[in-house]
Amino acid sequence: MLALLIKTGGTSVIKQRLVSIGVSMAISAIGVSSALADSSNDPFTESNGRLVVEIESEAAGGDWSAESSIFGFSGDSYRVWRGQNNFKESEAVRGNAVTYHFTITTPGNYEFRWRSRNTIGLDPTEHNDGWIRFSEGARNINGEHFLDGWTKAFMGQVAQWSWDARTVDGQSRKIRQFFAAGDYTIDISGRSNGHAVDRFALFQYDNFDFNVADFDATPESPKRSETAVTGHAQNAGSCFANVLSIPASQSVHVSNDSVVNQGNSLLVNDLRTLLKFNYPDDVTGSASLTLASQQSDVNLSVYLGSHDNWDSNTAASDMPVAQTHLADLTANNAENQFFDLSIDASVLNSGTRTLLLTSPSASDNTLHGAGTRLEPRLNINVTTDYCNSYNLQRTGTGDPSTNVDEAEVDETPAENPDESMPATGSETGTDTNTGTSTETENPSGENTDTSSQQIDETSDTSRTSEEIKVSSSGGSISLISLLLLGVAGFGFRTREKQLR
Ligand SMILES: [Ca+2]
Repeated sequence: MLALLIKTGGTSVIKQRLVSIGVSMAISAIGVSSALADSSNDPFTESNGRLVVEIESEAAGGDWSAESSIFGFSGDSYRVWRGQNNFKESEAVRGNAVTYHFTITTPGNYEFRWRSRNTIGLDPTEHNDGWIRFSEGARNINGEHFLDGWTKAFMGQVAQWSWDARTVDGQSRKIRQFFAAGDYTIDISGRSNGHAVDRFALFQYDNFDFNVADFDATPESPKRSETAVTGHAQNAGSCFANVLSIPASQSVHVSNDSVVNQGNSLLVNDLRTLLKFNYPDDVTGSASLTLASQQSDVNLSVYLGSHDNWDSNTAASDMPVAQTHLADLTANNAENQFFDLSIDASVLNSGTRTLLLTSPSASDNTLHGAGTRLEPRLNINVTTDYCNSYNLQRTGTGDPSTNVDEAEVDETPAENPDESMPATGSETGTDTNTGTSTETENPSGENTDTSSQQIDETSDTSRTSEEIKVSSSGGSISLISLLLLGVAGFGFRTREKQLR
């Protein structure tokens, strides 16, 4: 049985998270880590009609540049295409395509979007697109734009991160495919120099509306080997459902004469383990420290550090020492489970943001470390207004001189004559949380959407779009489930400089 020692050094209380995962001994051999690894044998796995993947989770070569200088990205970095422009479809092969493997478990109609950004200038029609290509098995949907090989995905915002992803110049068609349960790949290739991509998503658009804050906060989908373990409810550094979830910016173990950086595993013994959190100055809500053990038994105490003026190069003798006692955690059968330790917010607001972990017993405790799906987090309760302001800051406000409505339509005929065409009609719709987009329809035009003239081109020609839609709704999840998912969601990697 799980044993919890509840000890209040004033206000600290230990409680087990309600959504704690079932402990599986088989899981112990699986590294619960988001470390870069080839997904070909361990694909990202869709759950409840949604798949989210950080672009940097797969290695990339050539002119793909992993960068982190622009504020507000998710995960460890974003990736910018720094190579030549590859505007023609025949040139997509020059874009150093990166292949992401994923598994669909919930069949249905999915929409593709990515969180991307123009990193050069303020022209909404330049440096704003890339190429994507789904593997065989993904199927077109009657009534939606038909995909056939490399597909240009563009957006039209500047000076901000955008979740928009459209195709076909002048029409701004959504990128949608039907996926049966099974394994697939998506290739992402560079098109416009200076276009940055942070993360991408596939979601069942019939089941819930797209919401920027939700998709910013949704944690990256687990690899197949990780699906038995429940990760954090929301993305690192995200603010969602009135919770700001901050990962440690630094974690070290301090012995009498050395300081050792901690990685995927966090050692806590009778010496000092230090976690530094970038606690915002303008937050006054209550907070909890969430920890997860890599071993069955855990026994540790949490203190406020005596100062914050340290990094991994600081001499052991100058490192913070234990100051105010905050909480204790004693448990067995604790492997891979989350524990929330309430922290007095007024203590954190005093300006000290270093938490010191130590164990009263001589035995070692090994916790899940930074960068893993079960990493230490400081979860702070905040107001809705705070979250809104925080998320706006992370997205960027865009260039006020740009008319976003017009910018939604890519206007690059000179650079890409293959895809430009006159539009003869238009319809305007509102896209949730992404502003108003303009879509044009030209069913009789050349090189336009052909969905009105074609039946499903897939091998299963007996399957109509209506049947596909029925099958997707048959696997639908309830609105309440989606709301719970939303509450569960998010994470931007918090970096020290980014929360200031
Ligand atoms: Ca990213």
